[in-house]
This record gives sequence, structure tokens and C-alpha cells, in this order.
Amino acid sequence: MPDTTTPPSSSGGDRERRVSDIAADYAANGYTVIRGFADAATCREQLEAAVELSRADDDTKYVIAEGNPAADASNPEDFVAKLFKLHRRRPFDRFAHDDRLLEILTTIIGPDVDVFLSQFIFKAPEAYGQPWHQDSYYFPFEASHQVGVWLAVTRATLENGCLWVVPGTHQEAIYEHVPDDRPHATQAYTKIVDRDMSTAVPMLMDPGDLLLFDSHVIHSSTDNESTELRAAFVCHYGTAGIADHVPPGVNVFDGAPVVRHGEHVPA
Ligand SMILES: O=C(O)CCC(=O)C(=O)O
Repeated sequence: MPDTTTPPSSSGGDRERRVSDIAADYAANGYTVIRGFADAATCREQLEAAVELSRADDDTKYVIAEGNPAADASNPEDFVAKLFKLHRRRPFDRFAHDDRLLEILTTIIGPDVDVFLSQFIFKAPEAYGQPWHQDSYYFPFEASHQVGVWLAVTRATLENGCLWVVPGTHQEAIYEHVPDDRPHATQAYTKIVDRDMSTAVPMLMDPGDLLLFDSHVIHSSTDNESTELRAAFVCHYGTAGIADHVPPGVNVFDGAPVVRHGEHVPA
């Protein structure tokens, strides 16, 4: 597999950025990007683990198939859109419990935080992007406004299907979503059609860059029109206990404690 998980050497990092500044940017815009959050080894390890799990005969894995695989797709992971429920598995648990991440999340969410959803997103060449949506549309909790954490495992570009976000939409209500009507649309993809998205901005990211976004923020990603894989690991966090109220049968959620009374819970 070519190494697509190493950032360019010119890439600057945001390791010194103050947590209060990160939280203020997030509060103002509904999202914030932290450059150089994870190192190349973390990205590589996650990609290798996701490929290994895609290829494994493991009935505990939770897969959503890619709706539009390339005609010449051959590896099992080329047919995977998303692998769910990873935050209790190595190495993904280490990222989900990362101390610096939890420091930021405690500032945004409070002293008791759960990770309740995690997914590794493969976007192989020709794979579909995900249409305009708000994550809270998919979250059957009374409490709204959870925090999504999207780690660029490979670079994300205009060509390979980066995310786009509409700034400020964390202050808007949840819109009506209708089914994604493209032929072979990936399972459960829906879209917002009754809002102007012309103020959207692309999230161009290097491997290791991190996007934090509010679950009301309207976002999408485009199709992969390049010849390279675009991959991301995404965790969703909220106030402790929210996933305990998910109706039976919806089993993609799995609340696990990451912060209690302000103390980080180790992986
Ligand atoms: O990474 C992508 O292409 C789409 C991810 C996304 O929009 C989501 O998980 O809500």
C-alpha cells in the first residue's frame, strides 16, 4: 500500500494552540481545524488496522458497504464505505481517549463525556461522497449538539473528496433530510435540499489534521475523483449517558466513558 498517511514536511502544527482559543473558534463557527494533531505513525497504524479488519473474517465488525465501488476494485476495503464501532478496539481506542483531545472536549462539553459512535471512512477512487446533512439528524437523543471529531488519516483534497462545511449552521435547527436518490447510493445516506449551501467552505487537510464540528453543522463530502484513497477516522462525543437512551435495535451506538468528573478515563 503506498504511504499516503505522512504529512508534507512543510506542514505546520497547532500543538501550541491554546485550548481556550480552540473552544472559542468552535463556539463562533460551529467547527475548528487543528493542524498536525496526530503524527504519521498514528495515521498509518489506523489505516493498517482498518484494512486488516476489512479483510478479516470477523463477525463482530460492523460494515456499511460502498454503494459505488470502482469497476476495477479488488481489495475488500475498496467495497467498504464505513467501519463502525471501533472506539473500544486497538489502536482506535488510544485516539478516542487521547489526553489533548479530551482536554478540548471537556472544555466544550463539560466534565462528564462519552464517546458514543466511531467510524473509519474509506473513500476509494470513484466512491461516493456523503450529501449535505447534519449529524444530529441521525442521532436519536433528546440532547442535541454533540461533537464530531474527524481525523484526516490521509490527505483530504478537492479531488479526493474532502469535507465541506457551512459555517455558523450550528445555530440552526435540524432540516428535513430526504433519501440520497443517486443510483447505488450508500445505505442510510440522506440529503438536505431546501437550503442554500453557497457559503460552504472546503476542509483541505493533511494527514493528522483534525476537524471538530458541532452535530448541527451542515456538511457534506464530494465523490473521490482522484486515483488515491481518502480515509478518515471519526468519533462522536457527548454528555455522559446520552447513548443509553437509544431505542432498541439501533445498534451502531455504543456509549463508552472517556471523562468522568473531569478525570480522563484511560483507554
Ligand atoms: O468523510 C466523509 O466523506 C463524510 C463524513 C460525514 O459527513 C459524516 O460522517 O457525517
